[in-house]
Amino acid sequence: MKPFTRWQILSFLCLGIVSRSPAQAPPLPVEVPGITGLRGQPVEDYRLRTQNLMAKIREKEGLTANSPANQKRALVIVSGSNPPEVADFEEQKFRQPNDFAYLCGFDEPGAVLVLDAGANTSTLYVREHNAASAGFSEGRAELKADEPTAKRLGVDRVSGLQNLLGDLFTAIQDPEPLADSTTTSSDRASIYSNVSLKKVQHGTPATRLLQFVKDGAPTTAFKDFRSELGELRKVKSDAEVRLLERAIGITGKAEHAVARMLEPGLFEFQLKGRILGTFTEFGASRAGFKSIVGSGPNSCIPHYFLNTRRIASGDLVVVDIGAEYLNYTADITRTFPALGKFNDRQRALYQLVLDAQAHAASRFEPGKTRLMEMDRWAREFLRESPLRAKDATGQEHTMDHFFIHGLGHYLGMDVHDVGNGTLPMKPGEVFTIEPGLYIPGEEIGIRIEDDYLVTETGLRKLSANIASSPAEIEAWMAK
Ligand SMILES: [Mn+2]
Repeated sequence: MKPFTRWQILSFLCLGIVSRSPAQAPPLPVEVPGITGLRGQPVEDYRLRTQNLMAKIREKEGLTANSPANQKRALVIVSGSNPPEVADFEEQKFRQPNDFAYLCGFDEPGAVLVLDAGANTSTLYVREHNAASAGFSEGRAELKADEPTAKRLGVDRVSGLQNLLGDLFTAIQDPEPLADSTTTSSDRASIYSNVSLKKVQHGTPATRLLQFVKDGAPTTAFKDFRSELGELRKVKSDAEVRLLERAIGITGKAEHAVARMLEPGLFEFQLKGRILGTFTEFGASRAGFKSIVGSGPNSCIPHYFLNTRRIASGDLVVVDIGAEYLNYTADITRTFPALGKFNDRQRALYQLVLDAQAHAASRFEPGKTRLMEMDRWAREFLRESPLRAKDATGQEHTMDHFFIHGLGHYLGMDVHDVGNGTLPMKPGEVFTIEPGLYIPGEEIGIRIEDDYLVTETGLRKLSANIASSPAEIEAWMAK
């Protein structure tokens, strides 16, 4: 590096003066009131979830709680992450898989949660370590498999990972002589997991663990708990709603940053850089999914991830993004005119999309409405509009023809969250409403996506503070 010139030193000093200008609107604080406990949630919530899952498994297996030890066993195995296959789109940061994170707030690699549904007990197997050991344990407190740790983590027992296999095989007592006249298939132990054993050759430690147990326990029945857990994960607690609101708040900051920065001549990836920077700036763990910044013709591609095009002056820019906060992700889409003002055609189409969203939301009834119905309402609304557009062959259509994807999906730890999406929606469930119009012949793609919580009386728009009317969007972009 060359030494600084006198001019450079002078310009640094000037920049120092500029940066002392009045501060902008106060940023979201990184520490949030109300977000406390184990990864932002009360420890009792985790205990309640393991209790609820075990109750569902008992129901399925015909067991009663605290059944005698000589009855058949039904165990649930939930693996946490291990360092080598930690998934993070931007950096190799440790992250627990969502099923594990939902059931247990423990945040270190190599843990396995085992639930004994018949006995109604939970055991967390961990790698014990001393304080400040190397690698992933760096800076962490000492971890001991003892009672205080179990209490802190909301499980009945914590044990060393070295005891896992021995405990499992002792519990399931396999192999049992199936040919024995006193033993029927209904007496076999059941092991529930969330991993598929089909791809075991290139499997994760979780699949290898299951395969090992399966090989050693040939008469044990292996089953999947994902549909049971999905129905539990679908209904959000107060703490989960707070985490989602936090993720949504950070995502709104990023949409606002895009609005202020956007101008013709920028590349899509420059906006993406600002989005990811804003996520990090406000304490998001990562992006909950790949960011979409689609300008001009790319605005017509709902899943456009390249983000490589230079933005032109008449473009619309679709920005579909979501910050993740402590495993919970937002999913928000806004559409901006590159020039800061919609032209008449863009404004009319934009308003129609916004009205279709409001129309679908206004007809919602808790405990009654299904996602599919709302989808139909939005399509009917678009069809009734007097607006028209032409397809690639030049044929004219009503506007529902240009709405080419589903209206919404559940939202939570996964961006397309788990749970049966065909059932009537109940209080506590969170989902998106995201109508769109895609007219390639006009290079017009518009999508507006917001996140909603079902309450006892209707819907609460969790993203209500993020600008979405044409006037609000233009005010955000005004320089
Ligand atoms: Mn979405």
